[in-house]
Amino acid sequence: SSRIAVVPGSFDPPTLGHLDVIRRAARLYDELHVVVVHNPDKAGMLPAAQRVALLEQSIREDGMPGNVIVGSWSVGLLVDYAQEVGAGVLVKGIRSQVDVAYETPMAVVNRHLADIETVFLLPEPSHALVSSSLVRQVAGLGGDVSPYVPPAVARFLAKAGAKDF
Ligand code: COD
Repeated sequence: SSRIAVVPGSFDPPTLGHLDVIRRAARLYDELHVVVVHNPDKAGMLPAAQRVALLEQSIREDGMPGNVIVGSWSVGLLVDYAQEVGAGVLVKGIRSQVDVAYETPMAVVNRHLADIETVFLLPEPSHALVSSSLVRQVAGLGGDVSPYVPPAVARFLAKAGAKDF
């Protein structure tokens, strides 16, 4: 049977750290579903459809293989989405002890709920300090975020301008 995994995230916006995890996970699985998990009651910086579009563009421009599919999910448990696409694994990036503490209970619950395993990838050191919240803050204050995000995201944020965030 084919190995299918899900990379979930808020991706608000996608960063080079996200892209590194996606690129490396795509080499480990036959099919990789990158899913924008969003709370319909919380606006966030970018609408979910914009995050999906920026992920698709970034993945294409990065030259990743065709086994990466982008989707979005706003209702119910993440494991329901995983089961819907036939995935038995969630892949997450672990930057620090803070991420370990946040992810550990979710990994246990997701295994109990649906027998879905969580695989953790350690980040590329040069991207380990990058987060979407850092990018939102720098972009909101009018700074250059191009060292932290894929070119498609940098172009979008530069065009949108700080006034919008
Ligand atoms: N380097 C490596 N990895 C990184 C980097 C980086 N620089 N930046 C982020 N990551 C990783 C994160 O650790 C995470 O694994 C992933 O990339 C996405 O990051 P974010 O910030 O976009 O997304 P988060 O952390 O807000 O995650 C949101 C989720 C929706 C994935 C999470 O809350 C979740 O799994 N929710 C499940 C909801 C559910 O079903 N709950 C019930 C059972 S627990």
